[in-house]
Parts: sequence; structure tokens; C-alpha cells
Amino acid sequence: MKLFGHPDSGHALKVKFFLDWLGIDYNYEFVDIFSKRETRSQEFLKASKFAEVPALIDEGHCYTQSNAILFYLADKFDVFTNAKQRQACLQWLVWEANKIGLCLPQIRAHKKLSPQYPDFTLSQGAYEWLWNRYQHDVGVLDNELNNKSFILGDQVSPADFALSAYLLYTDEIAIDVPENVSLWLGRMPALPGWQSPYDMLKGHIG
Ligand SMILES: N[C@@H](CCC(=O)N[C@@H](CS)C(=O)NCC(=O)O)C(=O)O
Repeated sequence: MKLFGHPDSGHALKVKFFLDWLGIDYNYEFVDIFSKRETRSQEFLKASKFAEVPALIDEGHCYTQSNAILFYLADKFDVFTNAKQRQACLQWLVWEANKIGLCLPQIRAHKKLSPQYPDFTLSQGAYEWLWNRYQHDVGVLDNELNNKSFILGDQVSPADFALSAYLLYTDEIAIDVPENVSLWLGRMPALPGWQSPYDMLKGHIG
């Protein structure tokens, strides 16, 4: 099994952290996502339909879209205990891709990356729209986490890896999170396999 990722990609962080939590053996390769797409390795371009990280190769098949990869891995490694839990997890994976996963990566790229990569600069209108969206979505998440250790209850699930990924970078861009979200985020580094996002995904070719 081989995963392609980059330290600035929360989408890659979801999958890398989940694989490390599972504790299985796999290879990891850093992809320079700021390089021109056509200059990336042939192996990566073959694995990743849109030349994006994360991409996973397993038993000769290529998998993309972070939350779809999480769902694939959860099935492969028998993470779900019953169909109801599997369905509840899928609902949160879809929610994340359309909510937090829509606004927070763009806000982070604007704040953290745009000084070096001007293409990530948002117009004021776009920034405000995404910011309002983030405030709403993180509020929904906060309500859902009330009196719960993890999004599905007492046990961590793939949905927690998806939902937390970009929120685990919020410190560095001075974005506040509400209380339940903050307490839940504090539980993620206590899980097996944790390293800071930059350590977890740092440059390693091969
Ligand atoms: N919806 C995709 C998003 C993947 C994505 O946007 N990846 C970015 C990094 S976070 C990327 O590889 N960008 C480089 C490029 O588009 O050339 C997922 O969930 O995996």
C-alpha cells in the first residue's frame, strides 16, 4: 500500500493519520503540490486522476478523494462494528466534504499560503462568504459534539479523522473554535499514531 501526500494538505492528513492509527505497514511519498502538475512523478499522475493528494495505491488499484479513501480503508480493515455505525460514519464523511471541507481549506490557504502563493488569495467577498459558512458549520459540529467524546459517541471513527483534519491546523492561522470542538480536537493527539501534521506528512520521497 502506498499513500501520496503533502504537509499542507489536510485532505492527506485525514488519511495518513487514519493509517497510522490503524498501525498498518505502508509506504508514504511526498508530492510537491505547488509544482506544475505535469512535472509530478508518472507513478503519482497514474494513481491520482486529478493529480491531487491524497492518492492511495493498494493491490494495484488507485484510490482518490480523502473521505472515499477513509471509507475504503475502514471497510478493508473491519473498523465498523455494524451497518448502522457504518452508515452514520458515511453521513459525516459526506457532510464534512460539503461543509467544513469546503470552507476551511480555502480560508487556511488564503491566510497561510497566499503570501507565498498569490493564486490562493481570496477576494474580500469570497473570504466573507467562506468565513460565514465556516462559523455556521463549526457551530453545527459543536452542537453535535455536546457530551460526546467523538462524533459517533465514545469511540473514534473515520469521521473524526475527516472532520478534524483542517481544524487541527487552526492554531497557526489564529482561528478560534467553540468549546466542544476544542475539547474533541484535544482528544485527537492522544490517539495512537499521532504526530503534528507537518511531521506526519513531511517530505519523504520513495
Ligand atoms: N476532494 C479532494 C481534495 C483534494 C485536494 O484538493 N488536494 C489538494 C491539496 S489539499 C491538491 O492536491 N492540490 C494540488 C493540485 O491541485 O495540483 C479530497 O478530498 O481528497
